[in-house]
Amino acid sequence: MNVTVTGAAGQIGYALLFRIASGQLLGPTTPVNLTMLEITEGLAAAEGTALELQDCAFPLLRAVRVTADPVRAFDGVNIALLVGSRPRAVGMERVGLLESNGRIFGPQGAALNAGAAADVRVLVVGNPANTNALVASAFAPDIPAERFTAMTRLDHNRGVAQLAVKLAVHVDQIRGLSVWGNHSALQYPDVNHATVGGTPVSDLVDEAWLVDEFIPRVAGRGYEIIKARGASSAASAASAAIDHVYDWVNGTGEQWTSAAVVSDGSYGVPAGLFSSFPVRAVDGRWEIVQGLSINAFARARIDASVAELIEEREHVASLGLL
Ligand code: NAX
Repeated sequence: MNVTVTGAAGQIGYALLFRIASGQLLGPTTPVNLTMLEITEGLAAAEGTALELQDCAFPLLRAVRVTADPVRAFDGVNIALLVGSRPRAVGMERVGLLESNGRIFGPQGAALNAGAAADVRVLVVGNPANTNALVASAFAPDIPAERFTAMTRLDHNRGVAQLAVKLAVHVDQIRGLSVWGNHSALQYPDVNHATVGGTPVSDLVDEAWLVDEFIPRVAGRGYEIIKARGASSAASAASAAIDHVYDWVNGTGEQWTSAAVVSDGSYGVPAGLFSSFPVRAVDGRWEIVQGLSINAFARARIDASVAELIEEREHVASLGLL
């Protein structure tokens, strides 16, 4: 399988590449050709990482390439992890952030359209992830939009971990958490359908804890990590990217997880937006879990997050990026 990682010299890239090369992304029997895409300033560091990858003598790693050319990077790609993006500079308006990232994800979408394998799967990690996925997909008209996704698995995993701590259970006992909307402070981590060992979470925690502690803690975890570590989440983000792709390829079974996928209008989310939903991976495709009841609180939270996605879409459309 041909796997391409953009932003390969960044901190998530560094945490991600070795796990891919060791077989954790696609399983222990799938050989991998790795391509790293960087901007010119990042090439030397990416070359250094390529030397380290060689030194690991990973049995599954068949080739490593480093390039600054998106067309070369995505030629024949099966799995594209779009991690590299332009960070928000001090004083930069949101629209400025959307514009500078649109200028990255537009050409990368076009390069994917030109050369990716027919079965390509794209995961956008770089922020603003949902709208970057929208832009990349818009520039790749020959690739079904279902093959583009954005990462909310880290938010999902954070939610599961927080519930496990609160309820003093192991993470694998928690089922049915859903993250809705944008990967931003307005995301909605929803426990209404979550269970612990079969018992509804809502029977075990009170409403005040959910509203005042759980939701802000999960949505604000990125800032908590920055404050503690002096740098943004890296290994946990890489781990979530591995989980996302592994599940996409191998299936989730009856359990569900969360991912930002193109909306088909489910749950009142306008079609075409890349929004996080509860999803199952079945036969190599994400399916939005259907038929969940949405109470008034959940409706308001989902709508607020989706309103932000609509606003972002309007911004990138006004910049000519759609
Ligand atoms: P870093 O700044 O460490 O690395 C980014 C790398 O991308 C740099 O090496 C840079 O040279 C490269 N880059 C920039 N433009 C590029 C381009 N056009 N082509 C190829 N490479 C390019 O950031 P890092 O901590 O690795 O984070 C990467 C992105 O992930 C950021 O946008 C960050 O906000 C986002 N995150 C998303 C998360 C999610 O859950 N969706 C969570 C973690 C993370 O915050």
